[in-house]
Amino acid sequence: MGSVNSQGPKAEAQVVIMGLDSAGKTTLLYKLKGHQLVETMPTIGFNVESLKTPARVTLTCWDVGGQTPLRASWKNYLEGADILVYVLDSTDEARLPEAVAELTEVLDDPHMASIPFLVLANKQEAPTALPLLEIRDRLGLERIQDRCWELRGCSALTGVGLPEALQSMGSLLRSHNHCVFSSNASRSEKEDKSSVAQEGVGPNRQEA
Ligand SMILES: Nc1nc2c(ncn2[C@@H]2O[C@H](COP(=O)(O)OP(=O)(O)O)[C@@H](O)[C@H]2O)c(=O)[nH]1
Ligand SMILES: [Mg+2]
Repeated sequence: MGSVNSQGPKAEAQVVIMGLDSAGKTTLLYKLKGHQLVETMPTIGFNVESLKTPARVTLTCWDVGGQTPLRASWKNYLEGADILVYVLDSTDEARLPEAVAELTEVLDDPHMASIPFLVLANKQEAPTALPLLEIRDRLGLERIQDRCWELRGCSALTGVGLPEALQSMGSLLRSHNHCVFSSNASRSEKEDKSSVAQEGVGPNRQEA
């Protein structure tokens, strides 16, 4: 397995997609893959698909079932991961604390040390979706200083934000060892939700 870093162009990366059940992981994966919208069933085990970033890096994406009994097996997918994509249901405020706790546990896994991650705040087209900046604050993302991360809003249903998500995966992989963290990455609180929802919020990165 290869990863993408500044040492040289490697064309493959392993992407682990996690998040609570019903966050939209499987819908997202198939939409990214260019399939017609499919009616998803709760994922038992995993789905795997191969995607390409705009910079032609091949991403092998593992979409891991998120129901409570399946979460114990998440750690089996972490070894060898080059990036984590953590999908949130932006409309599920009630389970946000649970989603945060699960993310924290995944990031604390020894296999995930310094592995970059992308949080996708999904279902942003829904009127009840929490704004991106609130999600950032509730996740405590600004406090995470030991790795590169980005937060992006998207809708796996409409496809809005998905090309940008792919781009973010590519750039996080490239900048893996070259993060420059700062706390000034947040956008103005005055910006409207739709514009924020399509932009990433994350620490500055020094591109490799
Ligand atoms: N409104 C809305 N619903 C979505 C979106 N993405 C997924 N869903 C719905 O959320 C439910 C769970 O999706 P699924 O992909 O199975 O979630 P998973 O358990 O994380 O794999 C399904 O009914 C999807 O149609 C989205 O962007 N917006
Ligand atoms: Mg699923």
